[in-house]
Amino acid sequence: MMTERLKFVFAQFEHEAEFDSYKELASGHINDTYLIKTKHKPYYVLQRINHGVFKDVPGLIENKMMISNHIKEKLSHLSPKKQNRRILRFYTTKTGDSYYRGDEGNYWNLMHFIDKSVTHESVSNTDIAYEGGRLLGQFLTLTSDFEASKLTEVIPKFHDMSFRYWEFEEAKRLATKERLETAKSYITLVENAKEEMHILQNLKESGDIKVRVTHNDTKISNVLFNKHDKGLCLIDTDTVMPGIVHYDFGDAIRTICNTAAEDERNLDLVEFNMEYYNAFTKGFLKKMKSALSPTELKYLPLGAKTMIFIIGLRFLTDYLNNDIYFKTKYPEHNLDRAKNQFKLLQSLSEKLGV
Ligand code: GN1
Ligand code: MG
Repeated sequence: MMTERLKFVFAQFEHEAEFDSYKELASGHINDTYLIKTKHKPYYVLQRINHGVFKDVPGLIENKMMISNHIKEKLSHLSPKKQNRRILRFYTTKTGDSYYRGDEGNYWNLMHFIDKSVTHESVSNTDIAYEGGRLLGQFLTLTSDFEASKLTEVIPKFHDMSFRYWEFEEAKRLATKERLETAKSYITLVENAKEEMHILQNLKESGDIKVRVTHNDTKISNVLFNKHDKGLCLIDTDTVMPGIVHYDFGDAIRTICNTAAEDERNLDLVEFNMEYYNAFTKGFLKKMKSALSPTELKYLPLGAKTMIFIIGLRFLTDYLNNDIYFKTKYPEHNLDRAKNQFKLLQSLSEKLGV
């Protein structure tokens, strides 16, 4: 029984709390995340990390902890109450480890739940978009003096375009006739975009764009707000790794500026929202502008285009692979997600002129 299992795992960690009930937080596609309600607050977030996807879970947890500790030092001037709401806090197990490993090989990680906080699956007004930008800018500023090379690359080549194209070619080679046929026009779209979609990677490799600490999963549902929609902090630091600013800027735009959910099937509802783009960018640049080089600044819009594309490409590849990576709810789910991202990309191109 799930309750018994979660209760047992929760009890392996170092705290005084008593398990009361749980609720699955089901918005992720990779890990399983549960809100653990206790008899007395605080509540906790217990996460089972997918070690099929993340090959080095201890490295991943070490990354999360190092980044949190770094932010904690930077925010040490804030009151303990404020720190509690702005910094993710992880628990060790009763045996002093940073994760619990169950008999069946699963890895578990526990953090505190920031009370009276909310997340948004999509954006409903410009204030939320602005706050999303401000918080991302803040995260990148706070971590800018952390030596990126100390971080484990939890998913090697995560946003590497050549690697994603290679995976796509492999998937095409092994895909069923049916899936190749249903995905045909999107396969052509991907093939035609290859050169443009490598521009940022080339600039990174030539050293024209610098490598820094990046979050790598900056969708709006990973931004935590208080009840009045003021931004608190970024959550889900599983994929914190060395990267370029465009990864995080673009990946955030991908969900913030989509007028529909990532898997909305009615593509007429999927549009790129310019108002949200402007609000997000304003919040982001408020924190980041002075830290960005002219080249970094110039390529932000292409960053948005490239990141929408790369996730579209990954959804399409997973569809061709018969859905082995992202959790899906029905057979065409990954293809629908890819179609959605490519529609968003088209709308962005028209509106931003990139
Ligand atoms: C995955 O599981 P979740 O929602 O945190 C994926 C991201 C994608 C996202 C698409 C490790 O994130 O890269 O942008 O789905 N994470 C991994 O919604 O692949
Ligand atoms: Mg994530």
